[in-house]
Amino acid sequence: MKMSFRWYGGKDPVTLDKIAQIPGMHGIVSAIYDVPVGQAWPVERIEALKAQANAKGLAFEVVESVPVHERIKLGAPDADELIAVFAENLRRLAAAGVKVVCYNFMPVFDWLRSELAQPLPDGSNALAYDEAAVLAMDPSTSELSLPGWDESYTREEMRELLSAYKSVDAEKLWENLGRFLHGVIPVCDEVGIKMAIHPDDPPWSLFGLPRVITGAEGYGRLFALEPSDNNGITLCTGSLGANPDNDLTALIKRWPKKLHFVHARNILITGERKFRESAHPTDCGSLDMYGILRALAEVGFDGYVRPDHGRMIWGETGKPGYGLYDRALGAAYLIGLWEGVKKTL
Ligand code: DNO
Repeated sequence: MKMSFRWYGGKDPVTLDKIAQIPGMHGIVSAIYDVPVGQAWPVERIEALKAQANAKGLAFEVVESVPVHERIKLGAPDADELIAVFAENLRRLAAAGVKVVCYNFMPVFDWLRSELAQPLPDGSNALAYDEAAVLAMDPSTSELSLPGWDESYTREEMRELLSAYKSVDAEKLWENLGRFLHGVIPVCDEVGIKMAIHPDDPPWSLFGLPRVITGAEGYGRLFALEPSDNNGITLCTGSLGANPDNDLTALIKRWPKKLHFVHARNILITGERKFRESAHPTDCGSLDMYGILRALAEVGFDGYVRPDHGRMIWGETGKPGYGLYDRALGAAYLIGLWEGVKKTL
């Protein structure tokens, strides 16, 4: 496995120097964050990001994310033009040595939580999700700032967007995902990029918006749309694991060739559609991290892994889920676990 760390660029308080000091770190996971969705990323910017990482001995082989324009997900008349721009980005990234591109196909909202800093008894804090609290919010008027909320939308735009999705049910979203994949997977096959769709987080529909990448059934359908192994997934353990019906080791064993990227994190399920994020070790949450890494080792997984959301510990402040300390502890734990499972296969 190639251990990686998400880096949000020059404004990220977690510097490349700090990331490079975490033992066993192969590379960064990053993106060009300030180019509007639907535009091509300038080659010089991609090259500069790569050079910055390489100067610290870190690879830049994984992009998270190239965002999919809402109009692609909506199947709007200009969807094909926007798909062509996405494909152009893939060509540019491949030319710079990028191997894996993570993306998602969630309408309007990316990942959602009801709390960004739930206080924990040990004085740390973590992201948490409580469906009742989420559903009590009105996404078209909410003043709340949540991680999955795209703050670039004005209220009016948000209202329009939500209303445009009224005609997009799950079937239509599948159709639009198919159209997208037909446009980009042949390019991936040509340039050698692995697409890794991120599961919907949480893995069920919200606010009447369809969510389709939620577990085994969706994966079967996804892979049938484009059989190339470049049409693969990001196995986000915490996202999928929020639904206890998702059997993560079974998914790993069923589709080993589709696993290009793993977000390894743990959550503690605290009720029905209610959880909080925990430290990475198995004992801290509800997911069997040992079982997950063991299954990955058993299928010969050799892809990219990153520790995912950490708690805020030791007084650290910063981007919720993306501080240095708890993610670095997570990386060290995962590396140790991996060494252990590999030696006892
Ligand atoms: C949250 C992340 C997601 C992820 C996107 C991929 O921490 O896992 O924001 O990057 O869903 O497109």
